Amino acid sequence: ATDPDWWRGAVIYQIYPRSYQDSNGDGVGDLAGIIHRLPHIASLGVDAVWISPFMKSPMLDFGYDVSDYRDVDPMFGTLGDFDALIERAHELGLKVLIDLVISHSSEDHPWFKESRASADNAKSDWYVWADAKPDGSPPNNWLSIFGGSAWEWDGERMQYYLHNFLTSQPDLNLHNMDVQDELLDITRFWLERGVDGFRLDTINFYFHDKQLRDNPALLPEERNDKTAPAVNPYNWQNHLYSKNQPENLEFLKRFRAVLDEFPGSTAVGEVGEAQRGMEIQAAYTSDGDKVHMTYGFDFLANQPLSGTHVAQVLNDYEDGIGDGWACWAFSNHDVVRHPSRWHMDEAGLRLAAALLLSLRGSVCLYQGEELGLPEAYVAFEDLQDPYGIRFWPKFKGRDGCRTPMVWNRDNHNGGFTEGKPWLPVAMEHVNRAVSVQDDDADSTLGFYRAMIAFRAKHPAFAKGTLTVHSATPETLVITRAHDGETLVCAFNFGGEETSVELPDGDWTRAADAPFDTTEQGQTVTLAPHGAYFGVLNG
Ligand code: TEU
Repeated sequence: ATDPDWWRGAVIYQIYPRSYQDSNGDGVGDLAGIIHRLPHIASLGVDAVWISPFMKSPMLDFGYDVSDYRDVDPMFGTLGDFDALIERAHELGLKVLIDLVISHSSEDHPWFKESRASADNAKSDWYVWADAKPDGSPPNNWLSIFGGSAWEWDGERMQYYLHNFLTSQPDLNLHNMDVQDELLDITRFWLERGVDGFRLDTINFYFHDKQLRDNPALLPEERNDKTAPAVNPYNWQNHLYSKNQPENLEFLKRFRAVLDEFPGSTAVGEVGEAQRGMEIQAAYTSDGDKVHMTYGFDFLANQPLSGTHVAQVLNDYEDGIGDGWACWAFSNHDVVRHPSRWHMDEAGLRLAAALLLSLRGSVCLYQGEELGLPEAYVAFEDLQDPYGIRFWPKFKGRDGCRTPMVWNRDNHNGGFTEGKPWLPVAMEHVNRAVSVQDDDADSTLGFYRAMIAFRAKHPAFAKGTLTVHSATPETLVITRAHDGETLVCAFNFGGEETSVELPDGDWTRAADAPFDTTEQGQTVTLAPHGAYFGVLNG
């Protein structure tokens, strides 16, 4: 029997299926390829995988635009392959979370085709339709994250429809209870197939203001690039009315009730907010009756990693999350891989991993992070991401973190495919391939394994309280405590050796920590990008 609370503090490995492992030579990864590589994931010691979308899709946003929520895209395989994937993952002790993208569908979904056909068909109200203003312009000033107005004119229906992302991603109208019921049925469909839960795409966008009120503008000094690059005017608005409406809480409760029919299942909701992020996340993960965890963007944005910034984010969570639960990530399929974003060398990226795996909350690792991969350079001719193509060259899009996984230095295309990969394999990645690092305990991969094992061995990491003891731009000292065990974690983000003071008490270096720094009484001298882990005696 599994612990129904397994997700609390779990380490979740994110797979971007297009780029993990191709098994049929078409240049795109697939489910059979993932099955083949599950032993690698299990060898890391993680608890679960999150698989980015593999449902039927025209792939205009690479699967984040679903045209059939009950089938696998033929590019990735079949439902039979998916069943086999779940079975193999479970044999290896890995839970399986899948990406559920229900804020919008693809324009190719039969629901949208029916909805756009007329204003009086059965699905006419399944999407968000509104008349043009008298001058023909869109109903209000809402913006799309991917550029331009959030409204697209439809000449068939002679109305505008709402899309927060691409024009090919029309926004589902969750104010309509039939839509909700159908989405909950889809949720049940996958739970019955054996999934252990969901990563819910953009839960903050589920509902819009029914009155379609204009969003207020932000002053330049209020703008924040946590959710979109600074070049994108999307940042210039406060999205008060286009998302996060009160109805969302009621829907998330209905969603949770379905999950509760399947004990041990869990959901992590993506909440990328530039304003009021903590308050919004707390609302969605509080009281145990909505999503189990929220996934915020605090460490996915462009601010450099400093002790004071980390301390401020952690204190905000400790003060604000209440009985909710956070899920942390430094990298994913949408942002510049963090070793490049934070300009980190080998010591720096190990320090970052140590910090991430010391946090209170659950943790997502993105494929290739365990190899220390930097962002790949992708030439304009090779770009695939429509968002990148639109804002090039000021924002280069999301392809640099989506290039194929590198398995074998000596194989064609790093062992990813026998064919032509959909995005080029990065030359700068092959020397970090799994085959190079696998048997080397001193490699980045070996370090990740050791750090994950260290986290797993001390319940204070997954279940304990977190207190920020001290912070400077270069340093951070936190304590984690659970059931009679207290750990202290000290980090040096700077490139110079430095000393920190430990909290009162008698500390001894944690013998199983993958750092050999020791204390001198109450003081620890940290190497450049060094860390120290200590256990409180007595
Ligand atoms: O991302 C939501 C989101 O907010 C992103 O648009 C993010 O701000 C941006 O990519 C940063 O560069 C989710 C998915 O993770 C993303 O891949 C999808 O494109 C998007 O939803 C639409 O489904």
